[in-house]
Amino acid sequence: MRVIVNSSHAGHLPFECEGGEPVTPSEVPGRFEAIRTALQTHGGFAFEEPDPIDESALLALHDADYVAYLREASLDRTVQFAVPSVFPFGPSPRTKNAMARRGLYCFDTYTPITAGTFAAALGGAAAAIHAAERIASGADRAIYVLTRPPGHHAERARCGGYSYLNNAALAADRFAKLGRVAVLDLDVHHGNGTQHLFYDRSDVVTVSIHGDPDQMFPYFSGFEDETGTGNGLGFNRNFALPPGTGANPYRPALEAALEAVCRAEFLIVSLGTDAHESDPIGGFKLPTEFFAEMGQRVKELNVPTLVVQEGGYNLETIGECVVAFLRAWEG
Ligand code: SP5
Ligand code: ZN
Repeated sequence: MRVIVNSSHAGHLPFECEGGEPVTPSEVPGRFEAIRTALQTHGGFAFEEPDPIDESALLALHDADYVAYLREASLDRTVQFAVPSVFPFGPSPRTKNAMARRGLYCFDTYTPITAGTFAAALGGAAAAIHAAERIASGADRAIYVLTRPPGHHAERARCGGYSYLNNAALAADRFAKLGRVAVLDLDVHHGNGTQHLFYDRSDVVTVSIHGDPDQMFPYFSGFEDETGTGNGLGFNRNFALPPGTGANPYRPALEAALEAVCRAEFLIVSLGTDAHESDPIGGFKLPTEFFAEMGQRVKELNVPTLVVQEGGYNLETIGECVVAFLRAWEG
C-alpha cells in the first residue's frame, strides 16, 4: 500500500494548556515516528513525499485571512506559542490586534501556533491532496496519509483540537468534482471541522462515530440531531456513544455508518486511533483486533479509499492500531 508522508510534521512542537495549566502535550512528533516504524516493521508499504502545494490550494475550504493568520503567527517569534487568552465573540472585531486574532481564529487552548506549525499543517494538506490526486487518476485504489498535526477539528476559519488545516476535507473537496464522496470519521472525538465544512452540501456525506459531546471534547458539536442544513440536510450523520464504549456496542454504530457511506464513489476515512482501549485521553475500550475488523469492513465496501491519520496518543499502540486497520488492503 502507498503511504504519503508529511515530513514537515517535525517542526510542529506543541504546548498544551488545559484549565489554565500546562499539561504534557499529547500531539507530539513521536506519534508520527511510532506509526512509521510500525509500518516499516510490518512491511509492504511504499513511502512517498507529496509535491509541495501553493497556499491557494487551501482556499477551496479555508478563508484567506485565516490562512494568513496561521502563516503570520508561525513567523512571529515574539512568542513561543500563540495561544488565545480572549475569544472575541460578537460582531466582527475591528481590531487587527495580535491578541484578538489568536482567539478569533481558534476555539480552544489546546492548539498553539509555534514556529513550525504552518509548514507542518501545509505539508499535511499537501499530502492529503497528493493522495486524492493519485486515487482520482486511478494510480492507486487505496492510500494512507501519515501526517500530524491532525485536521478533522479545523473549520473554515478556526483551528482547535490540535487541528489547523482540514486535510481530510481538502481531499474530499477534490473528489467532489468527480463524483459522490463520503467521509467516515472514526476518531474518538467528533469531526466537527469536517461536519462544519460540508454541512450545507449534498455532494459530500459526512459521518462520524465518537464519544458523546455532552461528555467529551469538542462539547459543542457532534450530537445526533445534527443532520445538515439546506441542500446538505440529511447528508450528515453523527453516532454519539458513551465514554467507555467497547467493541460490542460500537459495532451497530459502525454498521449504520457504513450503510450511510456505502454509495460513495470516493471514500475518506479520518482514522484516529484514540478510540483504542489504551489511549490516554480517549476513554473508549476498542481492542487492537477491532481496528482490523473496521479496516476489513471498510475495505469490503469496495470503494477507492483514502485513509488520513487524525488522533491517537498512546505511542506504544498507535502503530499497531494503524497497521491492523490497513492490513485489509494487503496483497
Ligand atoms: C485530533 C484529536 O484527537 N484531537 C483531540 C483534541 C482533544 N483535546 C482535549 C484533550 C483533553 C485531555 N487533556 C489531558 C492532556 C494530557 N496530555
Ligand atoms: Zn481524537
